[in-house]
Amino acid sequence: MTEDQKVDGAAVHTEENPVKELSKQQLKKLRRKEKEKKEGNTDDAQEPQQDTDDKKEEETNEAEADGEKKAPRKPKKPKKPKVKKQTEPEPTIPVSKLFPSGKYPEGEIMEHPLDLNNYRMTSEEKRSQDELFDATYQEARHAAEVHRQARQWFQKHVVKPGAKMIDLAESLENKVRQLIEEQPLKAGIAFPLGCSLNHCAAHYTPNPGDTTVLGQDDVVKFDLGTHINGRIIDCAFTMCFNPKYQPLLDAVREATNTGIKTAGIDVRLCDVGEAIQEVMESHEIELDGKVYPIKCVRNLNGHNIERFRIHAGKTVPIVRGGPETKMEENEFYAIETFGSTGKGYVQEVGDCSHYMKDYNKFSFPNLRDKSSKDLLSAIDKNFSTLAFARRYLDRAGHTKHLLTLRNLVKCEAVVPYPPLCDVRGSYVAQYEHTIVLRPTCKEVISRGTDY
Ligand SMILES: [Co+2]
Repeated sequence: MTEDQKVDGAAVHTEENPVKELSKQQLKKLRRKEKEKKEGNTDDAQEPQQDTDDKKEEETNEAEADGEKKAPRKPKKPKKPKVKKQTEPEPTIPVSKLFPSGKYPEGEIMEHPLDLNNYRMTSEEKRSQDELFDATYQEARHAAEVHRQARQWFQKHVVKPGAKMIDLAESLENKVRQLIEEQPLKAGIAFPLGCSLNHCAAHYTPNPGDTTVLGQDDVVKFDLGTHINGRIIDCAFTMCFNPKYQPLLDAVREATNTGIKTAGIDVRLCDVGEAIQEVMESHEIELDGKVYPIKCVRNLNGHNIERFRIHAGKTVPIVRGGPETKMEENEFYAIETFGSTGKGYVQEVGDCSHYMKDYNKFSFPNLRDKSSKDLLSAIDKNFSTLAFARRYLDRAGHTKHLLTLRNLVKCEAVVPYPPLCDVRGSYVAQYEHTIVLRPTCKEVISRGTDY
């Protein structure tokens, strides 16, 4: 797999190397032939042989055309490797096999807003800057293609009311693992699969032993992260089975698309938040005879993403009054919005399932006991600074981790992210895409035909 050679920022150079090496090889071959000719070496004798082979093949073809029969000959060289097609309805072929060239499908391309960006699409300079980052974009597009294929199959063929949440979660996670060819820190799931229900907006995934069943009247947010070499796609959608909730879902999808449209190089974060709020709050929903305004959840937001770093420091508000900080060239952003029929404000509630190492912390002098050290080294090996779920620790062979994990939290080696919920009885929906602000254009990498 070519990705193995493109691990680091040095990827920029690896694009060039094959070309240089090829021409070197060709040069060598040429020089050798020249030398051989001078020395009268008969190595050339093999070449006429090849020529006659070719001629024979031509003759055979002509003969066949004339209706004469001859023994079929195997083709000398296998043609270009056949591009595989994905299986249907369930995708089972790893996505890398579908794109053997290493060129993955581009997301939706949009122009950066603001007049000062008008030159970017056609600028030669911006185009060449764009090419420099191609290896990075390809990693993100690879992760996005896995995201699309896994989620579309999951939406259409897996999610059904009556199923246990834990079974649904594992089926989507395992599909990602298969399609992305999971390998710790190189390719896999980027954070716990969010499965938050109804008034819970985020950060719920079933813990081991959770028996929750998806109900006919539930509103469920699936927030799925995939990554290639730490390039994260953070992308979420909402599902309901009772059509009465559809206006809520539609409002939030429109608000997220507004955020995506507004984002761009040199755009102020506060302007994105204001545009989102305006659209979100132009909607309302009637549930069982009562009309509810749809509110933005004001203490949740989008964020920029860096390698192995899901929240890299900048937040994209979903209400007005946010920071005036500007978005910059080549930043990756998760643009996500949450709409609620409740207060539009979330608090930490219930059992924690999501955990992550602090990106900026490297040493933990308070950690003494062996079991804590062992668990931390397993976390380093499997997740590094990516978020993980308690179920993922089980899978990694650490089935009795709870007390040790709590100790890691106490020593501040690991940070807990408990479920975030609005008031009971309310409903929250979420839509999210990952975009990159390329020098030439804005690319909505995770865009699909579904949302
Ligand atoms: Co996100």
